[in-house]
Amino acid sequence: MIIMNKFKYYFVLLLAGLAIVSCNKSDDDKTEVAPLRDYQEQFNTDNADIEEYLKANYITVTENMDVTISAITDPATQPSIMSYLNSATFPKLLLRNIDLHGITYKMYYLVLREGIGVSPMNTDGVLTAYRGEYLKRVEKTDTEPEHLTTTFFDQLVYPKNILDLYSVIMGWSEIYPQFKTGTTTYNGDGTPNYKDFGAGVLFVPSGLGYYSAPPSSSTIPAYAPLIFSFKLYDIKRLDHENNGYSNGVLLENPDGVFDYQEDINGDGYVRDYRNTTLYPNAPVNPDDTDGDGIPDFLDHDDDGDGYTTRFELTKPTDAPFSGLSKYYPYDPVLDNPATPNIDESELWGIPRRPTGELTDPTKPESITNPRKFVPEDYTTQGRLRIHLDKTYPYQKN
Ligand SMILES: [Ca+2]
Ligand SMILES: [Ca+2]
Ligand SMILES: [Ca+2]
Ligand SMILES: [Ca+2]
Repeated sequence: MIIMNKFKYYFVLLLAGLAIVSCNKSDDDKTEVAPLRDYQEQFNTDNADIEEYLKANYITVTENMDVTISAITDPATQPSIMSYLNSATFPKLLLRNIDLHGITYKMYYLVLREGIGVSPMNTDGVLTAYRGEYLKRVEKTDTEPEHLTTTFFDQLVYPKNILDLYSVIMGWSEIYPQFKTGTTTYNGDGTPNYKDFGAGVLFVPSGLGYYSAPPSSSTIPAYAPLIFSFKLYDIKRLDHENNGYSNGVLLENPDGVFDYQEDINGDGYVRDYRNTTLYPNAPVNPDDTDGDGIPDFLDHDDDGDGYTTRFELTKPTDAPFSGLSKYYPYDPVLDNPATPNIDESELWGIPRRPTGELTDPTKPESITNPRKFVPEDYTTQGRLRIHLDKTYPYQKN
């Protein structure tokens, strides 16, 4: 494990091909290290190297989306990777602007295939195969001119575990949401067959990778751009509220609302702008209902009414509501036909502010004279759910 100085989060790459996870660094760490390089200057260097690489290499792709990158030896038959920039068809090389460290990174990624299933959020879990190399500029010697080399450092062909995109390098969490899963079928022996999944190649400038502090267990040099080919097989929705860290261990305390349901502006991304190293010029967070700086996906009280989301989602004990859970799901849930002896159905989702009759119709609506809930309050599409409704602290009675 390596700590990235000045970073709230540090990144760990387990080279056994298992997981890429992050932890938290205590703020009182006073370890002296060399000053970090300037982010913009380093990005300019990385980007020049990446662009040179994209122009000097071509790809071959198998039917199963295994990609090989090779140096161009015959430009007539080997179109450069750069030649796919904004192509109308696949493969398609795209650029994404990523605001981080007070600069705007422009990150190249190659879409071999988009996929046909669902896209992860930038904080969801992914089941992904990948292969990683780092890019390095080798200075001129007496025998060789200056040139770029790539060096293999890690590969996972048969992933079994979910990787949390909130805990991996930013180059992954920003770009995976641009791809979709495919379909999965299982062989007689239980092994999976993945089809039509999204597949691509990430060209990660070091600022969106490990920057000055690659994992000590890896061979990656400091400030190395990274190249990952990957296949997105499946995703897992995650729910990230926590109670901070204790001795480096994340104390999880989810509120029962998945991160993708807390993406208020629906752009597929949620971010924690409180980290001023990552976001020195943070904009107003569009995914922070009460505006207290804690984004909804990490906020135990999204609407700031003093009552936790968890409390607000608890089903009343005296009502004939359906379902196994103590808590309302975000939306009604259908029974799972694979488990005929268990009825998982939840007929009621998280309610909106009630719209039925007043408790006492002779008096105006107030906290002590609320309207009654009607069935539509639990099911209407697009309703503003109570834990996000700043106008109605209905629990305060
Ligand atoms: Ca949540
Ligand atoms: Ca968002
Ligand atoms: Ca908040
Ligand atoms: Ca609340």
